[in-house]
Amino acid sequence: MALADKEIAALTEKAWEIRHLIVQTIVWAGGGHVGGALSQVEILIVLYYHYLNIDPRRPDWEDRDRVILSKGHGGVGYAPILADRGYFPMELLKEFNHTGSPFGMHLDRLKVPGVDASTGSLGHGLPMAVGMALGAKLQQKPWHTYCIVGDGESHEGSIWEAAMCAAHYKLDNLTGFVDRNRLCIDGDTEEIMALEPLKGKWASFGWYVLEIDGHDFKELGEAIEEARRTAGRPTMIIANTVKGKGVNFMEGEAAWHYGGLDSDKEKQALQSINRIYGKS
Ligand SMILES: Cc1ncc(C[n+]2csc(CCOP(=O)(O)OP(=O)(O)O)c2C)c(N)n1
Repeated sequence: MALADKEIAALTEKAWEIRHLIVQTIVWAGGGHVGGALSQVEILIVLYYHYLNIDPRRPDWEDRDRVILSKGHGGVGYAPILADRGYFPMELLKEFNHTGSPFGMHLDRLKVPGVDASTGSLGHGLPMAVGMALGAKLQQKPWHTYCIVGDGESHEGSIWEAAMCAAHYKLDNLTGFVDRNRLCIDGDTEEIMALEPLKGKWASFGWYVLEIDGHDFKELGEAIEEARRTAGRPTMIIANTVKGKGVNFMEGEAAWHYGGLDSDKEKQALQSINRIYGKS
């Protein structure tokens, strides 16, 4: 069932809160992969606050839906959502990436409750997601597996091996997202190593493919519901996003793939986020 206007309003409010928390976590951490953390926000929010069948009090519950952030450097944007959903105390975010804390820059499933796979080495999350989805099929288990892949990450050959495998095993219990912000670490993906036609590539690998605005909750909801209805093949949702979304001086800037914020920049970033949500 499509997301109601009231639900979209609540998710939008959550996106504002989470963008604030990401900026704060970057400050506490002394820097981080902020651009991609901000582009993936709506994808993770619509999953964690609406669609996932999870129970944060039982992170190891066997039948839970699985989520793999294959672009593991987005951990600095994922941890605030897990904290907010109650997997661990929010206070812990203040130790993000500090020596001796549970958090490295990339989240470790053995240290951070709610994380289904340790990622960070690009190209490995989707293969793990394929294994989890295949495992569910073989054991006739109900969980659905979701996986978020970066577009720069899609330069890795292992992504395409996993794509072939998922289609071969008809994994209709697997839904992927490409966080299509068009920037990788070095600049424009199309200049570094062209991915287009990306939709055609995924389709030719046997996936059902949808292309949407990855910051639009209505489109995200419709795409996830269509993916869940699709039988006999996995679905890839190409989510067009903006790297650094919400912070005016970061938006579309490859240089903000990774960065730190002094108190002036932190203030500017929070003001910019407030502005796009009509909070100032
Ligand atoms: C195997 C591997 N090679 C290199 C890196 C270093 N690295 C971290 S992020 C990144 C770029 C990823 O780009 P993209 O997937 O587009 O991420 P986003 O723009 O969504 O942050 C690279 C090359 C890595 N983490 N793993």
